[in-house]
Amino acid sequence: MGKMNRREFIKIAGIGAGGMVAGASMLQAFSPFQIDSKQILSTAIPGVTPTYCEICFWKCAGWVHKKDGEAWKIVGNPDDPHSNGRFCPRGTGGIGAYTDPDRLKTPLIRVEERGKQVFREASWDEAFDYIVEKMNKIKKEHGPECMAMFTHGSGGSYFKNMLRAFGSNNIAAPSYAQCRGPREEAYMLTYGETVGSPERTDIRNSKCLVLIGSHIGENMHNGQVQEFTEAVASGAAVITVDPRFSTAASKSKYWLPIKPSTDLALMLAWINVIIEEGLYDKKYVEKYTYGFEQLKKSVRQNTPEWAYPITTIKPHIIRETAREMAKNAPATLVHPGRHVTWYGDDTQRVRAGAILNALLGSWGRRGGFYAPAKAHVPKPKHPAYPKPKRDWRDAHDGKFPMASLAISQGICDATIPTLTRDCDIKGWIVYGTNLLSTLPQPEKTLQAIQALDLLVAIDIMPAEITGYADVVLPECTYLERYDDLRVSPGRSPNVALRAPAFEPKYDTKPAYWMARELAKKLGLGQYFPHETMESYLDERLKSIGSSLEEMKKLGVKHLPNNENELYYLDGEDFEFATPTGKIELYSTALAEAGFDPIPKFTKHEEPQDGYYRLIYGRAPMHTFGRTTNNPNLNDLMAENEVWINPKVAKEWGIKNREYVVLENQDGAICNKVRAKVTERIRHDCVYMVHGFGHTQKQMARSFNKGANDTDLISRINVDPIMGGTGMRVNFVTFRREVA
Ligand SMILES: Nc1nc2c(c(=O)[nH]1)N[C@H]1C(S)=C(S)[C@@H](COP(=O)(O)OP(=O)(O)OC[C@H]3O[C@@H](n4cnc5c(=O)[nH]c(N)nc54)[C@H](O)[C@@H]3O)O[C@H]1N2
Ligand SMILES: Nc1nc2c(c(=O)[nH]1)N[C@H]1C(S)=C(S)[C@@H](COP(=O)(O)OP(=O)(O)OC[C@H]3O[C@@H](n4cnc5c(=O)[nH]c(N)nc54)[C@H](O)[C@@H]3O)O[C@H]1N2
Ligand code: SF4
Ligand SMILES: [Mo]
Repeated sequence: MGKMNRREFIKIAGIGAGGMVAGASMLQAFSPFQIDSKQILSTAIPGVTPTYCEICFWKCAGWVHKKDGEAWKIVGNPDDPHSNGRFCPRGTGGIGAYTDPDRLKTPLIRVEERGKQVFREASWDEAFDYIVEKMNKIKKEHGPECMAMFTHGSGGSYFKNMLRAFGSNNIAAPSYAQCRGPREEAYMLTYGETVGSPERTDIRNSKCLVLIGSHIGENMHNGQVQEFTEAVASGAAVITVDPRFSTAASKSKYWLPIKPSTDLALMLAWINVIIEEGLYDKKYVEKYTYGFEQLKKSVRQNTPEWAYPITTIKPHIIRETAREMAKNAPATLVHPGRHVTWYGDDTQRVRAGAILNALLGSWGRRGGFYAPAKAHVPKPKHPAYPKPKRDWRDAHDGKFPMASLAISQGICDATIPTLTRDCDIKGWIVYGTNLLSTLPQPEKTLQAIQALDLLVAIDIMPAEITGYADVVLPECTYLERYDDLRVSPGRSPNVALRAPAFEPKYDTKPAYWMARELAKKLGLGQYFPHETMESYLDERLKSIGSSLEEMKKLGVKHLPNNENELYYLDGEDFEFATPTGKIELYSTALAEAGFDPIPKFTKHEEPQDGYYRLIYGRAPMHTFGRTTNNPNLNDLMAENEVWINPKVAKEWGIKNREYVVLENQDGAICNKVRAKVTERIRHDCVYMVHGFGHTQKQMARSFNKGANDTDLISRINVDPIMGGTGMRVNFVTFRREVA
């Protein structure tokens, strides 16, 4: 990493080495940032370039500093509401994405069968010609709809534009059906609006914060962690529901170590107490909500005594925590979560949380959810897209009626040939998502891949997915390219610019250039009227009275905010975008589609003797599998561990730090992984951080380090409402392995 050695890097990241070892102290270690934001006055300093971070999807804006032409450091932009001038350890280590010697370096074309990983280096022209020929053949023989795309990350938008122009809208993002899809649909059904990203949660002003699984502090979304730290410092009562003693649990007034998969029962019991004890916001409920009487009747049986044997949470704790929520309302926030695809009834579970928020009157109130503002920055026009004749839905006979985006598993299903369907998907474009680790049931993903006529992977690393591609297109990193403006919702409207701090290394190129060149060769050049990103951005920025030149100096620009009010005024009339115009405690749309209009608890399967439920989450210094090979971040955490309760470890004779192998109910096994024997997890589950266990030798640092939870996720429960894939339904046992 240029001229900076490891110690300097750690200092900049604001983490002492001690903080890395003890998970529970991460929050303290995280908050005292050692960067003085005043020292980073942007404009005048040569060698300073604005960017927004691509290491995770919080997209913090910051400044890239060079010294003697080399990468030096990245720091937060003080004007940026996502970072408030402070980057998280991963963002600070982001320079490692640029310096990583294992990066993809040239376009590659496969020369032997898929997965064997025999490629030849190719010129860009050759690579594009190969893709264009195959795409045209697919279009001619099967129709343009037989091309599909998976995307996660900034550059995906240009490929989406290309694919829509080509005539397909089979575009899926794992951030929907493997992440926050159920949450967005649940809030849409209840409030007629989604939660969005960054979340519209007013954590900063919250007096009582209820975290159901959300492991803030390990889940390191920057501004959110900062607000959480602020709320804790000003005495907010935190109620954390988690089978594991998370970092957030260590900051909480109440830790409820719930039996995994039973959260919906706990939430129904809370609703029961809040209604039966008359603790709800009566004025708010009467004015804004629909279906209170039905709700009251529906939860009558769901007493704390009913929930106790299901959840293992004692009735008096359920009552006490319900009263704590009501006492602080409306500044009580039942956090909607983010990765919520857990058990397949996820839309219903998240809806129970949405209903709690409505009873507490916290939607549209200070300390609850604010109404976000977003800058209006028109995009330059291009011709209308052709209308596809069919899409992934046609392969699903009317299932998942509330899915508002294509679901990744749906694309896989529609790719695997069946006798009953004549329009299998034949080609995939995969931008910035490592499908073999990201989608559950990796065997099925492989089966779909093997059926393809064309697989194009656009990545910066030789990630697992690239090993199966016909053509690999190496993108330059976010530090070497422009991307579209960041226009995200927040407390006030703002835009942020990403400009290149460095020339692209090797023979790598930005996604915009790739998508445009491909489009031109496909005869779709009119959809990319701007030859360069500079002219595109400048045109876009001029429409709001700014310019590329100005944004290069500012990095983040705040726009006037005249329409938006953060909170509802007392007694204000408001029409919600739901069928009844009210907050729907009773969902008329769900009723109409034949689903429970009010969430009901049904029991999930439990592990048999000798088996434990596999749960997973995040580590503060990594983002999924995308950072595990990053030289700076690999240094901080090279492999994951499996958390095991001491009682279980004793039964199996497993010692702390010893390597074990896990085997799931279907006989799937994972790479060897160190045991972390700890009281901080329940006895009926084991836990690991996602993103490890890479199988690609070309990623030298992360190859074969730790285990991949995905290898053990051979089973899913699909959410019938919107197609999310519940992934915490696998049970594992131990196989001992000598290190
Ligand atoms: N450092 C870092 N931060 C990240 C990311 C990252 O990769 N790295 N990724 C970002 C992304 S895309 C997302 S979606 C978010 C995800 O972050 P969250 O939305 O917080 O994800 P969860 O799956 O809710 O959190 C995992 C927690 O759920 C607990 N858990 C497991 N099973 C159950 C259960 O049955 N009930 C309850 N109550 N808890 C359970 C686990 O013990 C763990 O503490 O993180 C974001 N932030
Ligand atoms: N088993 C399991 N599965 C999960 C999760 C889990 O916790 N456990 N989490 C789920 C969640 S919440 C989410 S959001 C998804 C996330 O899933 P993904 O977004 O697929 O995350 P990664 O696995 O990090 O894959 C990102 C890929 O993008 C590449 N990449 C990084 N930067 C760039 C860039 O600038 N350009 C290009 N072209 N490529 C780039 C990386 O090298 C990597 O190959 O996974 C979901 N799947
Ligand atoms: S939270 Fe960290 S990794 Fe994510 S965008 Fe911000 S600085 Fe980057
Ligand atoms: Mo996610």
